[in-house]
Amino acid sequence: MKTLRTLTVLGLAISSAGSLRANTSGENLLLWYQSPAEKWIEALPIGNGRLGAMIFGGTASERIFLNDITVWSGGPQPNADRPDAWKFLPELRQAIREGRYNDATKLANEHFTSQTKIGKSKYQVLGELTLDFNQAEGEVKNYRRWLDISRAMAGTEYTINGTTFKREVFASAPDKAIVIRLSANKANSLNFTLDLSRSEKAQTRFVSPDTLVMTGNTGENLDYESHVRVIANDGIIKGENDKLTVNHANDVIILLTASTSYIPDYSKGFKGADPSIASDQMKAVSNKTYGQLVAAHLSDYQQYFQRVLIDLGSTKASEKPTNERLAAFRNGENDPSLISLVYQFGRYLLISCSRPDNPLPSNLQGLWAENMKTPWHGNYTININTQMNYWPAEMTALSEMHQPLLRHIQTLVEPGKKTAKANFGPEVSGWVTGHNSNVWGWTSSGDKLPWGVWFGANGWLCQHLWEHYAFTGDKNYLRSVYPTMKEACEFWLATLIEDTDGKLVPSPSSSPENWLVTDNGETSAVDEGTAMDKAIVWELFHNTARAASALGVDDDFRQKLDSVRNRLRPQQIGKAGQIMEWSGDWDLNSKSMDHRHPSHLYALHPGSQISVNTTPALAAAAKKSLELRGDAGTGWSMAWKINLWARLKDGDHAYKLLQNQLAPTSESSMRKPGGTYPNLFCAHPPFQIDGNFGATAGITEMLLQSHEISNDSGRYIIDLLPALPNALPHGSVKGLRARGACEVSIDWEDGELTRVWIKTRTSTIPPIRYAGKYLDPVKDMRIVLVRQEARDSENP
Ligand code: FUC
Repeated sequence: MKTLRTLTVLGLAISSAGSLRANTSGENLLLWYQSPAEKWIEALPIGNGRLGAMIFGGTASERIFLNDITVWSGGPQPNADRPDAWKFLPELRQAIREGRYNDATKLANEHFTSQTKIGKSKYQVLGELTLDFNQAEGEVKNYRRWLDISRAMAGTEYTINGTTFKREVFASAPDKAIVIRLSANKANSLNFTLDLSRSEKAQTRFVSPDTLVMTGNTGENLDYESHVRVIANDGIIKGENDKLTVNHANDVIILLTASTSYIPDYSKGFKGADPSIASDQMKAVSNKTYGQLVAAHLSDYQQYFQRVLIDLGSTKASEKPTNERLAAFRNGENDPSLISLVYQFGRYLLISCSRPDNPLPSNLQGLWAENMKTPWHGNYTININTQMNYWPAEMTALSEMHQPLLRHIQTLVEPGKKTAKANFGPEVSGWVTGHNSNVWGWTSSGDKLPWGVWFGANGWLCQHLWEHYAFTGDKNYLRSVYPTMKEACEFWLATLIEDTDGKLVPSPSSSPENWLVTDNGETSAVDEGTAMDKAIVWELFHNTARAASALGVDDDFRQKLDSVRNRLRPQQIGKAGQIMEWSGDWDLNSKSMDHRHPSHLYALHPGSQISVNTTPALAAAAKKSLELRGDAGTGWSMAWKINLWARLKDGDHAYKLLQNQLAPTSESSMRKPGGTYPNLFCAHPPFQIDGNFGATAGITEMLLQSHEISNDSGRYIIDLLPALPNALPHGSVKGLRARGACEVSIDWEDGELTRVWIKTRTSTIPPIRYAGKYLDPVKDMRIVLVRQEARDSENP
């Protein structure tokens, strides 16, 4: 962890910068239940980034579903692009220009979709660890299972015939293992059989009296290996029928390691060494005591988790089991600490599924998949979902957790150059990618409209490359990713075309997964210059030009980006006062007014081209668009709307969406989507992790925003409590991060700012805004400024 020397404290002096109220203690950071999980969406997730588990907490038998983030079936599909697609580009563009959208649909489907299906590859469960207990019969009493997100540890506890059984489970990042401890308070009470299995292509054998090894493959491209060892302080361990049996014990440790042959290297076909490293990992972890493993795990996990503390107040409602809390909240019970729990749960999940050295970023499932056929293949869906997974990373001080995505983006560049040439012509430079990617370097289009033909993802991904710099000010890092941003710009510079007014537009262009309906009833999902694509290209050029300036390179190129950006067709307002999603004013013709993707509002969020302060007319139009879409939606859709309403500075509406997202559900379908499962996983349908992350980001956007740039200083503006909902009148948050490499802690009472601590590494003070007005950082006694020494590479 970086240590920074405090140089100057301006304003009110205090001994240490930090919030007065925020604390980590209390039931606030606990999920707990009074019965075992029956379904996967009730089980509790743990993870060390790469290895994950879902714990059911049964009493007669314990089921633990296992995951490794690299366990994928399928393999590279180098022929997915249609190599001659570009030959049909003029025809497609012409059809769009002439308003022959039915023809455009046909051409796009026939020539610009992929030739093979991405669904041949799937993210899959690694396996299942089962413990079948042979214990005295009797009534189970005092049952409780829990997940303590302040310690990243899950547990189960119950009593049978006076014997108390306890289980603790955690996934250790430093020791690369899942660790389980079982104990009973009476001798000879632990008797169980342990099985490690997988329903496809796996063999399990015992290699020594205390160790099982499961090996197998997911097809031709990926081998896996998992070891499980039982260490009993007493009792007898036997291997039999590829299972281990433990008898007459009362204190048992189970260790699990796993690895695969996957490496994130396109040039090597993503194939690395055999996965036997799991065996070395097992040797290393077996040499440690349980106490040592716990200590290493806690200090590793808490260095990240404890950076942000939040306290929104607490009521008696927080004493209920988590599933009952959700139900009571839906029925109107005041439970502000449920919001802080949900907030920190998002951070917990991100730390648990996306450690800095992860070979892959978190996918649609995060890390946790239940079976072989994962919904939507567990893809990296990059028309919203993958990006949303990382919205909270920088702002909630988990910048390191962003790294796996930032690296994954770079693995798309080489295949993305092929995709650019196949669809736009052999002369076209730069890289592009369709709406999905996977672990095998897929950058091609999808297999049909409305999702299949969309090329905006390169720009959206580059937003993440830029944001990491905007939040950290790390110029060495910026230098390393600048070529990827530049090559994405080169693609757009080579492919933008003039519209009838001489403005520049992307074509074909789409608005992810939505259909346009023209006034004469023609439909398509391809157009020119959709609201989203214009906003993405605008922002990509804007950020890349800023990157070039910050690095002091490519002056000509920077000027070109600025001048081409000024020629892009601007966002347009339609007859209902809305942001026009398409090139024509057709939003009101839509057959799905409530479509889940509010893509046309990208410029408001996650982009920053539209804001209440700088472009009030467009902000009002964005509001109208949101009203037209309504509040309903799938899990991530509601989460995006929380962020959008927060950017419109309407905290109450943002909070309403959050309440809707927290509606308890045990089943979610496309007809009745969204809500929150008993284990606090967001229901999409089925489970998709993006909504959890989107909610954490959205709550942050209520408390702190920093996306606007001051005209005077060119610095990011720190906007305090920009969308504080009336439902959260008192609170404090400590350790948030803002663009411009600042750390911000805020206290508020009765809906009013009472104190703010801002740590900055620059000699000048960033502009600070509250309630629409700039604050005087020296005279305003609510502000405590702490200036820190900049690292060499920084100059945000
Ligand atoms: C997009 C969304 C769906 C789902 C899928 C994984 O296709 O429209 O709602 O999130 O990705």
